[in-house]
Amino acid sequence: MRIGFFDSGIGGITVLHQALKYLPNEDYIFYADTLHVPYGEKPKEEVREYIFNAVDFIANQGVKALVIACNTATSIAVEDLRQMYNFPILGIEPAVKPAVQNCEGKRKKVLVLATNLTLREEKFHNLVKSIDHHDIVESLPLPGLVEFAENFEFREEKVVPYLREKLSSFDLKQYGTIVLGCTHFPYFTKSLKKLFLEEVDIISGSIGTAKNLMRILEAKNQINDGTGDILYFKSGYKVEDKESLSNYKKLLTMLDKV
Ligand code: DGN
Repeated sequence: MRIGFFDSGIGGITVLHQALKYLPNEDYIFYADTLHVPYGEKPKEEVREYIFNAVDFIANQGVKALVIACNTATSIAVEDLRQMYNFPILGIEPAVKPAVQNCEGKRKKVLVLATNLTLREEKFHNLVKSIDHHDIVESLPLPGLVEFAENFEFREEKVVPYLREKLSSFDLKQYGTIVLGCTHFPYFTKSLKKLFLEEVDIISGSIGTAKNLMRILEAKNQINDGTGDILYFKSGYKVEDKESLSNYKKLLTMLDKV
């Protein structure tokens, strides 16, 4: 059986990219809810509805595990989804813990970049409260990066001015770790590096999620001997046109260079 990956859009590819490193012999389904992207700026109840419909569709394809490769969807729906299905459902959340550990003793701060919805949720506030004992964690929503990614706009000359404006009131040298708390953001690692000092560490939760997935499948004796084949779906239909499929390939190749 395949492993499902789900996101509102192409962000989930950044998590799938990590999974392919740890589990290259699995076969995958990648589902992007492109009809409803972006999730991060919409009312929570509306987005929960989209998520439940998408996961229902994926479950009907038959999967042995599902990765909610979206921080926003994880923060508002993962617990409920786990009650609804009998295969393992993994989420992704902002990697605040390793970021704080990385800054301890360095007199540096942590900046979490994510969607508005993720940053507003109690799950995020509880996470920060449990880890950030020295008040070093700050956050900033960057909805424009989701838009850029969905439009396949990765050029630094477009992205850097947006980031510069959003970060204009921040003293960039104070930050030791940037947390990419939205799966659309790793595409912009180079642009972020342009703005912050070279020593800044940029991390995301995708490696942790990929390792967890591997551990769960190993524990259940469900490691496959497949080929790394990926079937792509967009909001309820299978993607078969050459252009879209080649775009997905391009994204995976681009991530090899990040
Ligand atoms: N990629 C998603 C995340 O990790 O939060 C959300 C992007 C969006 O739909 N705004």
